[in-house]
Amino acid sequence: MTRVITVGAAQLGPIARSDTRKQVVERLVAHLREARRMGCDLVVFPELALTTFFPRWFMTDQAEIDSFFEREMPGPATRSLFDEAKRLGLGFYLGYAELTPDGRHFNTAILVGKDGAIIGKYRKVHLPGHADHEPWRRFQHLEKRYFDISDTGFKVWHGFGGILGMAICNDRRWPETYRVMGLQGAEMILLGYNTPVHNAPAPEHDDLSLFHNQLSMQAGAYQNGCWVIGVAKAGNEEGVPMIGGSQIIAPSGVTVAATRGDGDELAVAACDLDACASYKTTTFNFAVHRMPQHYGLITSRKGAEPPP
Ligand code: CDT
Repeated sequence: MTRVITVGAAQLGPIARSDTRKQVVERLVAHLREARRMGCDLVVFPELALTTFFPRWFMTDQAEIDSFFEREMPGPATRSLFDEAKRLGLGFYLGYAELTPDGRHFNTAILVGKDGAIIGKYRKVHLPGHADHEPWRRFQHLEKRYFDISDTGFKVWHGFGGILGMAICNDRRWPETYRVMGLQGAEMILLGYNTPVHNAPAPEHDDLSLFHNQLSMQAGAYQNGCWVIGVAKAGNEEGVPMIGGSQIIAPSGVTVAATRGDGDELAVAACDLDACASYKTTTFNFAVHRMPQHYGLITSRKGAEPPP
């Protein structure tokens, strides 16, 4: 029996600060309906898919900050998304800002099964940007201010006939993200992102932003013999251009489906999980070829330290 998951990478165009959750959820539901027509099993939405990418603004009023967060999932604004996905027989990955009952703030993603039940929850590990107001920037990137660091780490779950993991945006640039899930047998890694074209500390990277996006995800897929699904919130959001480049990458590292523009757009591919084995049992047979006795610095040292 083949193990094929037909996946829809449900890219979103910009979400305005004034857009309501209801308006956004209607766009997500439109994606679900198109995905159903295209024969999908699983739809992957971006990071923080219910609001504009609010870390671009310095805010001090906690009530204003909390207005971008969800206290329940599903909650009143997202119940219709869960209901429609279940009715259509679709699972989904959704990124959102999570406010826990004990007052913690996370950049979170959930994996929801075709029955509408939450299979797994992931809270973002790598929070980029800065914690304090830096007015010299064209716009802020205050994830270190508004979010707590993950308490979940990188896990994987059984679902859709395979082993699936989740990551969020900046995580995709770090090889450890994929390898920690690869070591748990991940056959498909889902990740959403919001990536401004302009990176204030290194504007010389701006022209390479789509290349770096693809480079990181293709390497993660190939080096771990797994599918990677990367999905953008793209376009000019509140005056800040964000990259698209949503794509579905096979365990070979080859991109097999991709969006073309910067708006709401669905890229679909039938992903055969058994295609992972060709990599996981040969070049990247971890049990045979890895040499963890030589990798100690990966966990014992944080920053680079040249020899004396
Ligand atoms: N959302 C997110 O993590 N974005 C970062 C932006 C670059 S770091 C300031 C990313 O890695 O794409």
